[in-house]
Amino acid sequence: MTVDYSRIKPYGDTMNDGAVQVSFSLPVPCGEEAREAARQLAALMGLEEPQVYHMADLGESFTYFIVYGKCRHTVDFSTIRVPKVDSAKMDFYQINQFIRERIGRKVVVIGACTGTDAHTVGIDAIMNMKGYNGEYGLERYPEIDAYNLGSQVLNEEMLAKALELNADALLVSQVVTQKGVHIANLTELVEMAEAEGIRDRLILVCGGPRINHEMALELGYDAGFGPGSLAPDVASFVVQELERRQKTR
Ligand code: B12
Repeated sequence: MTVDYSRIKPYGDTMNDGAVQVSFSLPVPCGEEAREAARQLAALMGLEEPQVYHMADLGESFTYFIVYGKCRHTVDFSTIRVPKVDSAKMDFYQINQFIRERIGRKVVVIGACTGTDAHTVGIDAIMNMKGYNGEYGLERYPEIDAYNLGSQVLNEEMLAKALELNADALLVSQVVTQKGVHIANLTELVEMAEAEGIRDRLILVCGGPRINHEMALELGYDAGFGPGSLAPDVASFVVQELERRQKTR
């Protein structure tokens, strides 16, 4: 069967059957009434033929459900356009060579998980010497001076370090998004950099599991990286952006 990209819907066993799985918890004791409540909720969510496939007692009158059902909606995939980081992806060796040949000096990069956020694993994955998922982190790159400031770094501290080290790029990690704390924190950094008159000297990059490039641009950043990002993705962008800025100076 040929796929109609103007009317895409989920696929389970057969094309366009709309089969989806949702999971959620309810603050009710586990039992047949709980099962029926979950079924009714799934129907209200718009799922056709909802079936509670799995139900588990979470204790203290909470129950967890996995529900199967059929989604009746479609989306027009052919019209979807998503802003993406616009740089050619290079590997570790190509990036170091690019810096030697086209930048002609070491590139200074500072990374941190800022504000109240203490989730260091994401920024470490990008920066740490040992790397992540088969890719070395930026500390391993001979042509990059990488400084990882760790977690709960204040925006003031990050900017002070940027001035002290004459940084080319700041990498900001934000994992917690409760009550929009990431938006407020990311925005504050841009505003402070502008107030200090150093915004244009810096390549500002943010990342995290709920960050994307479009959001980053809206917040005044030069790029944003989401789940699964690796050091070469970020470094490829930073060095190409640096070269572009050097040319336009
Ligand atoms: C480990 C963990 C913790 C550890 C953190 C330890 C540490 N040193 O990092 C501890 C126990 C301390 C912790 C605490 C809390 N946590 Co927590 N934590 C997690 C957990 C289980 C894993 C996060 C993780 O390490 N992911 C792995 C890394 C590799 O993935 P990543 O961060 O997405 O990073 C990748 C990309 O996003 C990207 N990236 C990330 N940053 C950057 C930056 C740049 C510049 C770039 C380019 C790319 C990039 O590249 C990375 C590699 O691909 C998640 C749940 C989950 N399964 O995700 C909850 C989770 C993030 N935590 C959560 C919460 C709520 C908290 C607490 C508030 C809980 C509490 N009530 O106390 C506290 C907050 C503490 C604080 N002040 O920040 C929520 C956040 C919800 C939200 N949307 O805001 C989550 C999602 C759990 C949940 N489902 O509720 N947590």
